[in-house]
Amino acid sequence: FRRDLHSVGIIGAPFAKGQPRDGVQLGPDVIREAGLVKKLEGQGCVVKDYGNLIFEEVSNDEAFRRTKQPRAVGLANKQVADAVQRVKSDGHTCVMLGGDHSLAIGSIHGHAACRPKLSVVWVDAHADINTPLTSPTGNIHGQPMSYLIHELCNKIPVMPNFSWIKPCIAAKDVVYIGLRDVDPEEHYILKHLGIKTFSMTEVDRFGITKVMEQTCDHIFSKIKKPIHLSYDIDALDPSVAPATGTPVIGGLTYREGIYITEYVYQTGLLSALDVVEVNPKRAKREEEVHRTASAAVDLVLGCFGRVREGSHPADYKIPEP
Ligand code: B3U
Ligand code: MN
Ligand code: MN
Repeated sequence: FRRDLHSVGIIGAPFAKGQPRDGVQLGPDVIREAGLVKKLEGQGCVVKDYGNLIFEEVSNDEAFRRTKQPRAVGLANKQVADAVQRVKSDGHTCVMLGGDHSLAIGSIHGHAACRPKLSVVWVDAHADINTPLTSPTGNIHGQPMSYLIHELCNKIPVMPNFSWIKPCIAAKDVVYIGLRDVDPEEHYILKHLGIKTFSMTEVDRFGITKVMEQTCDHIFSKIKKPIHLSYDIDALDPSVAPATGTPVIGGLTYREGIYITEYVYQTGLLSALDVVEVNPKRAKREEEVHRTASAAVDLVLGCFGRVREGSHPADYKIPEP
């Protein structure tokens, strides 16, 4: 192949307690069943599948004020953080398959432990930056960014099983793409911290090419930091990815969604990827599960060099009769 070999380490995180809907814990398996590993190998990647993490039941996990299941979320994320650290120290680009988006706490935390200067590209219909005190729902999958950003650390209460979490990202190193369902408190936080955001309005205004150019201008303005791409499948339009817990009309097209991954690949700086919120139990028909899982697989493939024009081995020769 004309591309370098990529080594990919996959972690499955079958976890659903950052939100109330059953089924998102099946995400890692439906994404694998859509052929993820074979397809990555088929495009020249060396893949190590670390399998699924096993999360223990947490008893007496009462809400902390309004925040639901804090102990289970805190504990699961510690396991994710340790697993991501291991995959990174084994030398792979890490792919964390969720599970709900609360898992980005552990994924980014573990990644930052190995790569202290990270940038985060967060592709999502939602900003997931509520603090436990602003959250309208108490669901931690709507909060992960608030625990990770330095500038918010004095807004976060002490919560059970969260004491290991230390903020590890600066607001200036975060870019959002695809936003279209942002709470007023989150909107204030984004503006107040000056976080770079490309809502669907900017995707419409500039087109996805300029959005990606500006994203990279922003995150590489000083030095070229490794990228953590946290991809919520609900960033894609529900017509492309219907099997998810909180679909929002007016999302990224399949082509825009894939273009983001191709562009990130081209930077050569992708260091870890999350693909989260695939929930097969939210599908109306089995076909919707396949449509969503195959979109998820195509996003991962785009992150590891799949090009839509096609490709061929460097030594290929047309057979002669
Ligand atoms: N912003 C709301 C809703 C939400 C966030 N993420 C999803 N939904 N998927 C919240 O709960 O914080
Ligand atoms: Mn999300
Ligand atoms: Mn979302």
